Amino acid sequence: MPPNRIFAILIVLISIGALQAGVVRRGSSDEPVTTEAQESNAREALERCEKRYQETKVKQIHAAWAYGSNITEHNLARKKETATEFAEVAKSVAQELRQFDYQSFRNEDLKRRFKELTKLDYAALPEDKFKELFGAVANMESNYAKIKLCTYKDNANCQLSLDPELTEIMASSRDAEELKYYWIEWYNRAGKPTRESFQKYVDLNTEAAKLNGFENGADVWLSEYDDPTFEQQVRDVIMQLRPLYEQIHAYVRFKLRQKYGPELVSETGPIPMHLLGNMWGQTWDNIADFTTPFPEKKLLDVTDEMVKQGYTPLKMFQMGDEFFESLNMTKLPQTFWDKSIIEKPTDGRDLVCHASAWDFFATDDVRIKQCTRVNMREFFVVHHELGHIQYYLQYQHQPVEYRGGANPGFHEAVGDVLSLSVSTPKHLKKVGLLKDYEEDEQVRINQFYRSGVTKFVFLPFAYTLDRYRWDVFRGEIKPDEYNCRYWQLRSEFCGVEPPVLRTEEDLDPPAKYHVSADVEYLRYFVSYVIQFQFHKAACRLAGEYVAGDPEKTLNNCDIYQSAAAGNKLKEMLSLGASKPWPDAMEVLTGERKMNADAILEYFKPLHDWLVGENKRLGAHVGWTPSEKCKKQFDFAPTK
Ligand code: X8Z
Ligand code: ZN
Repeated sequence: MPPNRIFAILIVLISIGALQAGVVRRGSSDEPVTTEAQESNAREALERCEKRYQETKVKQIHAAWAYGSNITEHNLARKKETATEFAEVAKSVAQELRQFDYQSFRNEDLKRRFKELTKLDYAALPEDKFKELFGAVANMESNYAKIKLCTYKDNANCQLSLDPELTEIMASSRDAEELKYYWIEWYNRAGKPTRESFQKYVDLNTEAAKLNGFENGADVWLSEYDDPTFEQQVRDVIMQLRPLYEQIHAYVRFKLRQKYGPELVSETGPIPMHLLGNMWGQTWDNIADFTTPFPEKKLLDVTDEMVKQGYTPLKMFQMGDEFFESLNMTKLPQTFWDKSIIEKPTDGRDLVCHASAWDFFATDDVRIKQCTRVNMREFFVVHHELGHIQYYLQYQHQPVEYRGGANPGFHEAVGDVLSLSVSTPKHLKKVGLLKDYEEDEQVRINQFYRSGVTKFVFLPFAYTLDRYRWDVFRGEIKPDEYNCRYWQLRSEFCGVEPPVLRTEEDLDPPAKYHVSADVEYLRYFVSYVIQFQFHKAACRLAGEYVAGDPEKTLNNCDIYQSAAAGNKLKEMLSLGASKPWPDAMEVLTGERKMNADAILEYFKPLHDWLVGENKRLGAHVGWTPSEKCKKQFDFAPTK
C-alpha cells in the first residue's frame, strides 16, 4: 500500500479514537464543555504528535544546514525531500489535533499548544505545489548566494562575492562611478533573473495563505504579532520617527553634496543610495568617517584597534559568550564551538554567507553560520547572532511548539540589547578596545550620530521592505509595477533612490537577501523599537539608568556584569512562545505594547543638535519624490 494510503487510514482510526474518547463538541452555550478526562486524552495525543513533529523537524533542519553551508544539487535535493516530509507530518499532526474541539479546552495552556501545532503555513499546500514553492524560493536564494561580479575596470577578475568583497567596497570606496558600477551589477544579477521564481512565489504564497484561512500572505505574517491593530501601530511609530529621520537625512544629504558635488546629490531630492556605504542603504555608518559632526574629534570606531590587537572571529565570539555569562545567563555549550561555521570556508564551495543562528531542536545543539570578518560592525553582528542562540538555550526545556520567540521581533532584539551596551565608550574602554578617548560634548555628539546612522535610519528601510511585500501579497501592487512601486516606497519613506534609472524590465527587491530567501522583515523593525524598551528596563535593573539623571542616561548605559538585568531577561526569554508576547514583554519592562518613547529618548540629544545644525548649514529638510523608475525606457528625444 502506498504510504499515503496507510497514512490516511491511520488518521481516520485516530480520529475515531478521539471521538470515542468522548470529546464533546462545543454546544450552543459559550461555556467550555470538555472534562478533565477528555483533556488528559487530548494531552496524550498532543505529546505523541509533538514527538513525531520534532523528529521530522530535526531531520529537516540538518538537511537545511547542510545545504546552507554547501550549496550543491545533492544537498538541495535532500533539503527539498526533508522539507516535504516535514510538511506532510505537520499536516497530519494538524489533522489529528483538529479532531479535538480544543477551542473549548478549559486549560489555556493546552489550548494554546493545540493552536500552535495546528498552524500549517506552506505545509497546507498539496505536495506538488509545496515543492513548486520550495523550488521557487530555492532558486532565488541560490541565485543570490552564488553571484560573483567582475572587478571594476578589470573584466579578467570575476570572483567578487557579496561577502566579503562587495560589502567592503560599498563600505569603503568613495569613487561614485565605482560604487555605481557595483550597485548596477548587483541589482541586475540578484533581481531580474528571479522574476519568474518571484512571481511563482507570490502566487503560491497567496494560495497557501488562503488554505490557512487568511486572505493573503500579509495577513499571515502580521498574525505573528497577534493584534489586529499591529499594522496601524507600526504606521504610527513610523510617523513618530519621521521628524528625526528627516533631520538625519537632511544632514547626511548636505554632507554628501559637499563631498560628491551638486551634480550627483541634489539639494532637495532623495539621496542616491549607492553613496551611503551599504548596498541597500539600510545603515549609513560606513560613511560616518566623512559625515560625522566633528571630524576633528575622536570617532567611536574600534576596527583598527581590533585588527591591531589581533582579534579573530573566535575571539569575537568568546567575548560575546563572556558577556552573556557576566549577566548570569547561559554559557555556550561545547557543541556550539565544535559545529558552528564562524569563518568563510576557503575551499571554493558556494554557501549562504548571510549570518544566521540555528536551533536543531535537541538539547544544546545550537550553531551559528557566519562569514565573520574582524571589524566593529561584525562584532555587533556576532552579539546579534549570539542573542538568537541564547534565546534557543533559554527555552529549550519547552515543548517544540513553544520553542520560538514571543514574536519574531523578540528574537531579533536579544543580541542587540547587548550590542547597545557593547557600543558605549564605557564598555569599549573596559574591554581595552578604546584608549585615549576623552569625552566632551562634541565627542558625544559624534557618538550619538554613529548610533543614529547605524540604528535609527534602518527603521524606514525595514518598514518599506515588508510594506512592499504586504502590498504585493494583497494584490495592491500588480506584476507590471513590481519594480517602480518598490522604488516609490523607498523614496516616500526613506528618501533614497537608485543611482540610475530603473524600469519594469528590472526587479530590484530580490537584491535584498530576505526577499530572495522569503524571510519576513518586519521582525527587524519591531526589534529596533522594542530593543530600546528592553535596554531601558535592563539598564534600570543594572542601576545604570535613572530617569532625569544626566549621569545615568540611556545612551551611556552598560549592563555588563549585571545579574539583576540578566535574570529578568532570562525570565522573559525562557517563556519562549508559551505566552502571548505582551506577557513576555511585561516580565522585563512592565509594558505590554511596542512603544517608540525609549528610542526617541535615546536619540534626543542627537535630534536637538541636528535641528540647530541643519538650520546653521541651511540644509533643506525633507525631499521631493524620486523619478528614478519608469515603466519603460523612454527613448523619445527630450525637447
Ligand atoms: O539579517 C540579519 C541578521 C540575521 S537574522 C544578520 N539582520 C538584518 C539584515 O542584515 O538585513 C540584522 C539586522 C537586519
Ligand atoms: Zn537575527
